[in-house]
Amino acid sequence: MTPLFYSFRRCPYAMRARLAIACSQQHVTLREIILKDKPNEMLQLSSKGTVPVLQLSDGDVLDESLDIMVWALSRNDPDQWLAGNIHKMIALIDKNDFEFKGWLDKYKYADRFPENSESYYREQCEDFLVQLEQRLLINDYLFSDNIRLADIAIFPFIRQFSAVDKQWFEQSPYPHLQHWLNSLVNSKLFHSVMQKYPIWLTSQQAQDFP
Ligand SMILES: N[C@@H](CCC(=O)N[C@@H](CS)C(=O)NCC(=O)O)C(=O)O
Repeated sequence: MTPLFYSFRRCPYAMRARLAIACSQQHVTLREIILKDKPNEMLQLSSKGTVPVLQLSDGDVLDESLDIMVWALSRNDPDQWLAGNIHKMIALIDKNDFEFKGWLDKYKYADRFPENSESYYREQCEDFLVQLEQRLLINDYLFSDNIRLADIAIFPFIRQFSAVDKQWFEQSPYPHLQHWLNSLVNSKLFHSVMQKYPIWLTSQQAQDFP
């Protein structure tokens, strides 16, 4: 059986998983979902109800985006995204997932968290932006002059951050980060994983991916 992959186009975790699957050319069957109407078939595989979810040919289930990335790249890593110090990369990705992401959600939905202002939440996000900018002063990408796992895992979240207030981001003191984000967002690979698919639950149409 071809691995079965549940995805949601706009989810940054699903984006990073799609990017790794596409780069590694692992063939999966993609079922597009929407978060407010999750298929029971997906919830039976993973009751926590988050995307992405990947069911492997042997029946095993991966329901963490990073595990899906590493699974795909361990099978085929043509651009050496796993090269370098994987532990340091995972540590930075964890900062993204467990610190930055929380502030990003508050910045995005500041009206739902009226105890602080939007600019307060943005300032909290900036701690992470500063760390990325410092890395990008040294190399073109976060860990080297080439794209690595950490770049792919993190940029979908910085893209979300930049979209909250585009004008602010464009004039912010993070020129290397802006350049890095642009190069990843404008890449062929990113465009290829942002194609729109019909929702599987209503259309019953799954897609060959990539
Ligand atoms: N730690 C998970 C997080 C995945 C996650 O939170 N995905 C969001 C969508 S971006 C989700 O499915 N949320 C469930 C919901 O909103 O119902 C991973 O890395 O895969």
